[in-house]
Amino acid sequence: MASRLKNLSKTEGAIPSAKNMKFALVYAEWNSEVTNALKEGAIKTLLKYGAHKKNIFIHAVPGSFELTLGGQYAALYTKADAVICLGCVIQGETRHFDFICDAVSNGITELNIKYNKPFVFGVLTTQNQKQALDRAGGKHGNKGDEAAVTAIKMVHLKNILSKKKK
Ligand code: RBF
Repeated sequence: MASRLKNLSKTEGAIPSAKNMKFALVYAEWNSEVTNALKEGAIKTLLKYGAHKKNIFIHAVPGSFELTLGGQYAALYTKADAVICLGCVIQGETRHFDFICDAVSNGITELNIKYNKPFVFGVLTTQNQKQALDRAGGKHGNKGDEAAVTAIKMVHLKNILSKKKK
């Protein structure tokens, strides 16, 4: 469903308990009004589903381009079961938008496979700041909420499938 029709804070399917899960949250400082709102949404949602505050490791990176390496550091140097990457890339007059979006989406995809661990793509890619704010706690909900629920569901999936194998 196109995000203009979807409220990003509305969840579908059962949401498992996050009580015993650990999360790293890596967010970009570029477009900080938006990314702070994404971060707050993600934290609130993790806590809502039972995560403990001490099990949420929060780190900033300069921009969305740095989310890939920041995410890798979080996987290597924290005990996170999942890494939530939050950023906001707004279309400008140069081709930076395309380069950054391509780099971060490919980078995060690779991290999922490399570490066999969920790295969630919580990056808004919009034409302007209003569209971003609409998706960071505005009329279309909060992508931070969606990213947090995705992390919980993917950790749960890994937990149940890896236990079955044993
Ligand atoms: N980072 C973002 O997270 N969002 C942006 O919208 C964004 N736009 C940028 C536009 C230009 C022209 C440049 C040079 C950088 C931009 N960045 C943006 C920063 C980028 O992700 C990265 O931090 C820097 O390029 C340093 O590697």
